[in-house]
Amino acid sequence: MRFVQIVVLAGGTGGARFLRGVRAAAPEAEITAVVNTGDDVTMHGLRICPDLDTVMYTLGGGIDEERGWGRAGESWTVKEELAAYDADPTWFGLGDRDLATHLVRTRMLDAGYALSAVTAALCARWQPGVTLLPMSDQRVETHVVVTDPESGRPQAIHFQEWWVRHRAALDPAAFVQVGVDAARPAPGVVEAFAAADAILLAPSNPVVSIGTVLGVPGLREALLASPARVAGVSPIVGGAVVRGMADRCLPAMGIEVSAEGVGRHYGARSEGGLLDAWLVAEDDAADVPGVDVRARPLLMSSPEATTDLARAALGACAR
Ligand code: FO1
Repeated sequence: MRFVQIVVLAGGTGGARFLRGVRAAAPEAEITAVVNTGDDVTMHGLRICPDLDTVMYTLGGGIDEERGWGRAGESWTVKEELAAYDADPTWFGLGDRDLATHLVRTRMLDAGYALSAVTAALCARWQPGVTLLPMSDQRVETHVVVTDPESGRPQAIHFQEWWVRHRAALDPAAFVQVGVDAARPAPGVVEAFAAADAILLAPSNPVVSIGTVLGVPGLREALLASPARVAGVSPIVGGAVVRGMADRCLPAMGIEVSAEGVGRHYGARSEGGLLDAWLVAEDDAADVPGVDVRARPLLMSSPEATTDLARAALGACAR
């Protein structure tokens, strides 16, 4: 089946790499990436959108492949100068090249442009080859409820502080999407679902990436109203995360750290859930009632493997 309109829900590194595979597997299709903005943060007066930037850099050829975020050929002079001033936060790495993106974005946001318009403007340079949409133009920030080591009382810290400063070592009691109630899908998101003939859930974090996107009021309903079949790719292989910190997030939501656990969490479309199909690694058994479970190699260890994975996910959407 040749797909014309593909929508992919994605977070950061894993989602960006998967999108590279979708673009290669369906070069003739119109691909729309609906990207998580819950990781977004304001630092040193600049608005930073890690997942949008990771997708934009990865598809635009500017990503640092080893780090999985930020720019290739990066330098850190400004970061060093900020540290010399003890300018907090010193734990978040802002590269010199990356800073230009945040400066342009912040200037445009301050001038009144919506995040979706800013993203389109930045993509004019990077030409990612897909339409990059934030999940919402309204600010939604993921904060993590942890127990404060000193006071022993619960406190909420920004996701970036939890993930980067504390390396997700503080047990998360809950994830809170600050601002989500006032958020709506960004322009083009609902339309993309309505026009889609395939919808893919990238192997991104089911809680703080895919979960945050689906938590935008009206977005989940638009996805479920789509005529397209929905195929997801498990971010858990052999009971462990391939990359990132989904294994630190899932237990907080009572979700088993397995392909089966995440598949059941997303649920079967026929029973009010999301999935028509669920791709799991070849050694992973997953019983997800009502869902077409397919075992495929999931490791995106090369461009060919990534393209094959994307092709398999699209194949699961074919009627
Ligand atoms: N991740 C880190 O582990 N350390 C960092 O210092 C860091 C800085 C950073 C700056 C810009 C950006 O777009 C991403 C950055 N990330 C960093 C990655 C970021 O925390 C993650 O990409 C997402 O938020 C999780 O998917």
